[in-house]
Amino acid sequence: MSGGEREKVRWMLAFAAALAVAIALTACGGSGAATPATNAAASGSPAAASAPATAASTPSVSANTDEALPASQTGGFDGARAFQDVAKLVSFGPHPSGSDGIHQAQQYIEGELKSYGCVFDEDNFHTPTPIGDMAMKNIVAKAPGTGSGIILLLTHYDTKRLANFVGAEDGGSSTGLMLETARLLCPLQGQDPNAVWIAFLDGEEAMVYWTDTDSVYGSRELAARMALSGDLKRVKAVILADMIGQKELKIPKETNSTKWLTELVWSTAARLGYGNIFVSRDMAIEDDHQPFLKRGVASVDLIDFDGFQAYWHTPQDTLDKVSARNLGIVGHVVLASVAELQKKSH
Ligand code: 1BN
Ligand code: ZN
Repeated sequence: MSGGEREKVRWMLAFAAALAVAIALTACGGSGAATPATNAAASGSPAAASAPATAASTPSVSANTDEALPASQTGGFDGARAFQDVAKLVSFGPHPSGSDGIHQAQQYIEGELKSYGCVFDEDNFHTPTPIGDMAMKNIVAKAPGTGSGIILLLTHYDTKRLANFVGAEDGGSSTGLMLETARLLCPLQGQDPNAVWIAFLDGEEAMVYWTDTDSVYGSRELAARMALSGDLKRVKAVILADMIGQKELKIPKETNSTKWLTELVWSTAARLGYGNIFVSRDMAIEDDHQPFLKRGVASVDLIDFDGFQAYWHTPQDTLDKVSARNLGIVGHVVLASVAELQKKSH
């Protein structure tokens, strides 16, 4: 099968799965926003420890709005700040690998990391692609731990190479989430057993059609570099976020992901009251976690491909598709899952 045919089959399978889910949801009358967690201190996240404790209460915004919940209800994670980061990334216009736009995105990410006091590495590399040799850059923020283990968080910040495509949801949402996560975790460096590394990856998107060689360039590079340096052996878990900000957010269990880690994240989400966003349906998606899985590293992909939004990979993937509320909720789950992983190492 040619690359083009494989891409078409991938689309058809994804569409059929999404259609089945939509029919099932309609039949069950399912939809609706998440039940928010009511006590940040109960989340057990490092950020929650420093966030002001709030009494269990009704959230101050209606469950139907896309406004962010107060950070005190989401473990210190500020969904409104994450949303502003997404807005900034979108303001750079299309930013596929190798473009002028991506240089602006890189400067913004690095400027933010500096302002949070994060130590970070710039991993510059060149790679052959179907449209020629391309310069790419991964940016890896590193908050050290007291021990040798690493918890690795991933997002991609490149946008799909399509005319007028700004990737608010696809590229923007998870990058806003990881910037806000870095803002909270960098100041806590040296307090927990495992280091937390947050990698902002280039080149997730295919230059032409998604194949094993035309996709996840940045992630393949990072996994290979970490294998060479010996750091890969130190990685306890990889948590990838991708397309996690949409308004009708439903994150299925991605079935290529490592089971115990998926269960850790989903049970954390359920404990925080987000069982209607972290749903129990299964879906297989190839993404930036694949190079780490192939090298035997426990990895989970948090991705909402379930809704198969009509705006995916179109110029309609704009800021109005992103919910600050859901960014806050997924951020809360990521922080609390990191805290659970840290507890396992005590
Ligand atoms: C995620 C965002 N992906 C691309 N942009 C990965 C993907 C590939 C998702 C094929 C569905 C099908
Ligand atoms: Zn994409």
